[in-house]
Amino acid sequence: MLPRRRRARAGLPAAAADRTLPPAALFPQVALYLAERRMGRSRRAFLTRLARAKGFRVLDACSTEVTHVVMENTSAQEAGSWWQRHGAAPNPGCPGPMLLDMSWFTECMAAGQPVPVESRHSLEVVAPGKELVRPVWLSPYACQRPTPLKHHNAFLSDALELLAEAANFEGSEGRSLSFCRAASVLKALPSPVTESSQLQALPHFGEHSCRVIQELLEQGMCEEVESVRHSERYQAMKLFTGVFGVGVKVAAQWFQEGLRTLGDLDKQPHRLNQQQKVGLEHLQDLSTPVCWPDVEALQQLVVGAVNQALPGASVTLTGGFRRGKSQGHDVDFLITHPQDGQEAGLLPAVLQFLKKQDLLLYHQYHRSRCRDAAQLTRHSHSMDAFERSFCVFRLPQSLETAGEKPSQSHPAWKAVRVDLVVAPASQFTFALLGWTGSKHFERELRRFSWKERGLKLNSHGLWDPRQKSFFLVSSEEDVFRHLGLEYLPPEQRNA
Ligand code: DCP
Ligand code: MG
Repeated sequence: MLPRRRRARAGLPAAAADRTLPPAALFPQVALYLAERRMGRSRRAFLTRLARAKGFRVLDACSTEVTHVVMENTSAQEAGSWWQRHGAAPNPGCPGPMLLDMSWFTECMAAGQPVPVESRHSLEVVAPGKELVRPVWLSPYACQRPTPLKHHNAFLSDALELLAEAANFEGSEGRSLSFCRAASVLKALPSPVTESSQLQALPHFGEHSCRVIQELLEQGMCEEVESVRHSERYQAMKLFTGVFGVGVKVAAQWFQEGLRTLGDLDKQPHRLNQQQKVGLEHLQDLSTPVCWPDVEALQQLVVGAVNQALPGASVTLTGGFRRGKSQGHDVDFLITHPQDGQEAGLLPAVLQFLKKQDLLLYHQYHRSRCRDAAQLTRHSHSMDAFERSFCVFRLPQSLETAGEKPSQSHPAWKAVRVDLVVAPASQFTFALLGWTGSKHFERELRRFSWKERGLKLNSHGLWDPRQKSFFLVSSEEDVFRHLGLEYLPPEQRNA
């Protein structure tokens, strides 16, 4: 945080920079009840104040509204009999609240939000040999939930993501988003879903997503998912949108005009723009996942070109690889220079240098559209306005044995998609955050900023429309802090 005088010089009103969050009920789906037994009245009162100050709802009576009962120094047996005597009978069809140990409450207070319930927190008697199957509570926004790359419900989330993709192919953005949100919730769960009753307390699980999961759990497959997967429309749309430069609208148009296969596209080259022609020509390479050795080789090439064009400029790997993915559809690099303004117009020189070395098969250059971060943040579009280039690199491949000749199985080079983005140093943190993804994480972070905090966030800045000011930050942690969110490192943003 800048000292008050420097903040004033930076044009930031003190209120914007000093903002701490109002203690409202931030987690409306959670209603706590702290059992006084073994806790004592004064400690209970203290913990109630603490939780309320952190935005938790704490109820004074153990009513049917309660979702989590917290108990101290209590065994599962004792908790069960306490509940029989004091608990409100749950509404029909509702599982009733979870009986939890104080450790869960303490972790929530430390995290500043409800943490997922794990079996070690639970005070319920489990029959020997049976897993504890309870609904788990999760925060509604993906940016409030750590989401690792490898999770426990890939089989289920893949099915919902296929339905999301198919809805997107139909232009049904809302439906697509609903499936995306439900899939993303599954990715954040601490354990596999084994019974559909576990979905009850989860956010974003509407009737449709629940039905799909129930079918998958009971029958091992879902008829709707399989019928979409094998439909002529889904297959053609998947094929067309897999070509670099072909978006959903163009693919849908082609489908409507009767095109179905890549052969159909080959026969009608007049339909394709230059980018799509390159996409089709190098389809095999471009649809082979990019791996780490390629990423490292590309980084060296890009760093070399950038240093040559502007000494002192830096290159940062973003996108899926920054989140820990081992493979990706492209490689995303963010370029900046410590001195604001020095980076302007850097990309043409970088591209020129790469071209001279015969390392570029294609590039589409976009000039920076505007340099005023405040204006760009106020009129937030999801697409940023940075100087950028969507490239296809001609990446030389090392031949394993010295003297080996290039052949069909060992080609001398391969085509790889690379995105180069240039941001001024003053916007670098926001650009890094915005380009690290995942796409769903970014969408949720922007939605959270606006809906919960009234702030506009994009890859250029964080804007407060009431104070008419934007926030100065020096790290991603600062952005999370300004938003009142627990910091999530890139590898936990795989929402
Ligand atoms: N991004 C975004 N909105 C866009 C384009 C990009 O939020 N319209 C962000 C989120 C993405 C990141 O940029 O995670 C990089 O975009 P990619 O399409 O390259 O996605 P990933 O790198 O996450 O995955 P992969 O390249 O492996 O498919
Ligand atoms: Mg990427």
